[in-house]
Amino acid sequence: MTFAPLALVVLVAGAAPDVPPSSSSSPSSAAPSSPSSAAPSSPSSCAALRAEDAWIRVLPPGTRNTAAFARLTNTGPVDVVVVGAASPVARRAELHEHSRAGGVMKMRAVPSIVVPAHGAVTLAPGGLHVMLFDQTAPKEGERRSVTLRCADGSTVVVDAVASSAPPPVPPPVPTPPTPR
Ligand SMILES: [Cu+2]
Repeated sequence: MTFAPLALVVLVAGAAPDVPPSSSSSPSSAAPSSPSSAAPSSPSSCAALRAEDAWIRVLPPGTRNTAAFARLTNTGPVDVVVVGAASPVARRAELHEHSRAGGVMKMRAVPSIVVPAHGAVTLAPGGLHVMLFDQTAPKEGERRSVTLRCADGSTVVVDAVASSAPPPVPPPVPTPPTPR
């Protein structure tokens, strides 16, 4: 008996995850962005995110920082983890949350915001928000983009309106008439 076959098996198993780069037998190029096949193997893709009622708070010129808010809905079957943000409105953006500590509202950066599968998270004053540093003071009614970056590196661009007040809360969706 010899140990060679065992060693060979271990070697092959260890090399198995690596795709040989020179194997060009298949002409089908692996397209990473095929819109028809939403890959469930890619967790935390921004593709499943929908943003509604996005707005950027208008603060007077001279105010260095402001914030953006939105309601984020995850239409997919896996949690979406938002890990960063950016906007032309600001030199720098961070994910923040407000919390009350000893009767004082404080805010701090959070590493991520998790939008649960088939769930939603609302970014709103007093809670989670996208902090915008060194803002360019957009005017009331102007639309600016806010880009969210997800854990897999994908991004989604959110169209936000500059406003000094939150958008009015839409009335609850009426229950559709029962078909007879
Ligand atoms: Cu903040």
